[in-house]
Amino acid sequence: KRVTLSPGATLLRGFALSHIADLWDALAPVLHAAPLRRMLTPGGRQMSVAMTSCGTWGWITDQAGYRYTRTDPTTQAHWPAMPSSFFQLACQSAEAAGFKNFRPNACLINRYEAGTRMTAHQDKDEGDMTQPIVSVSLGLPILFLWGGLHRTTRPHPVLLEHGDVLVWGGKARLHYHGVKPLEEGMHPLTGPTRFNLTFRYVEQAE
Ligand code: MD3
Ligand code: FE
Repeated sequence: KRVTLSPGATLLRGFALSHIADLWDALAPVLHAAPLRRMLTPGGRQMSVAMTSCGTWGWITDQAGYRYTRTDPTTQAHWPAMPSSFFQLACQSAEAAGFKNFRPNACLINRYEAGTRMTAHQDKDEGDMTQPIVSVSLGLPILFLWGGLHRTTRPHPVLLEHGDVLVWGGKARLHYHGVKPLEEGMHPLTGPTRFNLTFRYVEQAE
C-alpha cells in the first residue's frame, strides 16, 4: 500500500518485507566493521540514537559539527561498502515513488532502544537537495513526527512499522521531522530494538 503524506513524501507500507532476510544478513558484518556509537552533538550532548554508516560517505557529529566523512573516526578506516541488497532496495523504492535515477552513496544506520528518540531536525548536510532520501524501518514500530518547512509547524504522527519504506523528495526533502521515544517491546527479528536505514546521495563533502 502506497500513501502520500504530503507532496514529495511517499510511504510504501511493507515494501521491504520481501527483502528483510537479505537486509538483516548484510547488516551484521557492517555493524562489525563500523560499530554503532552514540555521538556528541555540536552542543556537547550525547545523542540517544546509536549510529553508524556504510557506503562512500558516513554521517558524523562531534563538537566540530555535523558532516559526512569518507572514514569512520572510531576505526579510522573507510566506512564499509554499501551491501548490494541495501543499494537495490533503495533504488527500487525511489523509483516506485517516482525518483528514477537515485543512486545512493551513503546509508546512515540508526538503532533505537526503549526511550530513544530524535528531536525535530532537517537533513541538509547532503549538498544536493534535488536527490530524495529513502528510509527503511526494521523491528519495533515507532511514531514518526512529520512537520513542515518551519520548526514551528505542529508535526503530525505517522506510525512506522517493520518493513515500511519512505521516500522523501521534492518539497518534502527539507521538512522538519523527528520520532517519539521508542516504546518497550520485543520484535522477533530485532529483539528490543528498532533499526532505521536512510539512503542518501552526498555530493563531494571533504
Ligand atoms: C524526511 N531518521 O536519520 S526516518 C534521520 O526513524 C532520521 O531514524 C528517523 O530522521 C528515524 O535523519 C526518521 C524518516 C526520514 C528520514 C530522513 C528524512 C524522514 C525524512 C529527510 C528529509 C525529510
Ligand atoms: Fe532526518
